[in-house]
Amino acid sequence: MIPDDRHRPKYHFLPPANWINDPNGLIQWQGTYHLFYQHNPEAAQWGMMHWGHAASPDLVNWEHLPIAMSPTPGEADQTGVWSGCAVNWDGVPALVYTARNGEHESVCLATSQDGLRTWQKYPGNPVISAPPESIETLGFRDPYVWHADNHWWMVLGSGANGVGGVILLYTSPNLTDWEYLGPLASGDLNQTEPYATGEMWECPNFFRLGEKHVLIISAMDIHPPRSLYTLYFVGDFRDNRFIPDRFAKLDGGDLACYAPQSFLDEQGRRVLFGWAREMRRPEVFEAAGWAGVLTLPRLLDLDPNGMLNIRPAPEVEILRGEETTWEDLLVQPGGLSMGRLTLDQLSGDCLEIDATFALREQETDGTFGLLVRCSPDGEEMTEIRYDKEAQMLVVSTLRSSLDSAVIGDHYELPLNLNGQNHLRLRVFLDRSIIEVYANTLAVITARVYPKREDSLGIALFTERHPIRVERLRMWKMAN
Ligand code: DQQ
Repeated sequence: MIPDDRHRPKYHFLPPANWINDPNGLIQWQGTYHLFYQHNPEAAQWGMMHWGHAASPDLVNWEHLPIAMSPTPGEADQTGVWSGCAVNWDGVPALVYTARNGEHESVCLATSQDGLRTWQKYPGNPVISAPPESIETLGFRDPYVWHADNHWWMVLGSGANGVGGVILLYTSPNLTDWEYLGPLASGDLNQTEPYATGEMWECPNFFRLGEKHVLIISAMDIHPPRSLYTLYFVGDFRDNRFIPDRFAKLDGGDLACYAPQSFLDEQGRRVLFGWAREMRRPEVFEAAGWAGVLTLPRLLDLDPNGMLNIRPAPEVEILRGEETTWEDLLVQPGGLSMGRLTLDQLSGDCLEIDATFALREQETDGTFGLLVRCSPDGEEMTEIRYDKEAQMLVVSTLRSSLDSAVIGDHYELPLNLNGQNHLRLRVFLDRSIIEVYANTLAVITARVYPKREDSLGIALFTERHPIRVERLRMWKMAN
């Protein structure tokens, strides 16, 4: 691994080396949080999948533990231990996972008798050996299991060839014998508004939140251009069917927050982690010796408008170090270079920034926001802005790096601030990962790899109208 790689995040979770993708098996067991993850321990590239493992008292400080599961030659998972979840099986910790054997996918179990350290695969594996015959399925994977009404329930990610994504619903009296109940929900390949929903749905999460049910899926297009992004649906669960009444993107960063998994912790909080993949060319991250990072833990609640409320878990504040605060700053307009307010002490690449902008109802046009990771001459910069007319939160990494091996992009997510008089942006910079939370109503995760070592500056900017920043707080974040 490249020593002291200045793009390797310092306070987000990632394995000691090599490849990570989906978070798996999230559970809090007797007070301790456990995080498993898709891991290739051999290289910084996707490959033969294992389950990596880490434990934490607080969702923030993680201790790396030995690999929990590896493929077993000659068994159902001989070519990969793919994604799945963790449950409390009558007092025994159990993992429910996707077993890969060539292209074939089935559902398997493993249990631990020593407090989640070592795992034994269930002798009766696989517990579901093949998809239902009634659907011509594309994929059959990523079991997500919960216990309710004296039964076990499972949703699985799939797609119906030529139709769109499908989530399959199963039930079991005992976790080992499963009955297929039909599709819980389906997508439509012809749908385009507000978003297309893809050909196949991976990594479903299905849970009750307040009075509603939420389905989170990772939408995948198998055919080029192979887009990947995460959607959530809010609706009702009736007669074994989910009837959504609204849906939106879970994170505007698309690939940078894929395959998320959520779980209910012992405080009853719905906690979610996503996988942020690299946006450098493969030969570059393979040479770096590490690839992928998880987002910060996020808490999900239902907003009064029926959409998800997403915010970083308060435990993240443990990481806050030296603080600098500015009150009542007035930024004058003039575009990205002219209308900038650069603050001397405001610079760095491992920071939390919390900025509250005052909104004026009569001004419905113009944009404003923050520039981060700026070189002194503005040659490199990452833009975080709110576009008032389009009512869009935007993160642009198109000018983040002069390095041609870096893939820049423009991310946007609808954010309607009508009737609100503030925009609060909480921005987490951690070297190559950036997370932007806007009024807890929109989140964009992005990856940046500035080439210049002096691309550490931060500035406020506005176009068209002056903007008042009521308060700007910044913390240096600990490792
Ligand atoms: N990653 C896993 C699959 C899942 C996909 C394989 C999503 O189980 O569908 O590494 O990123």
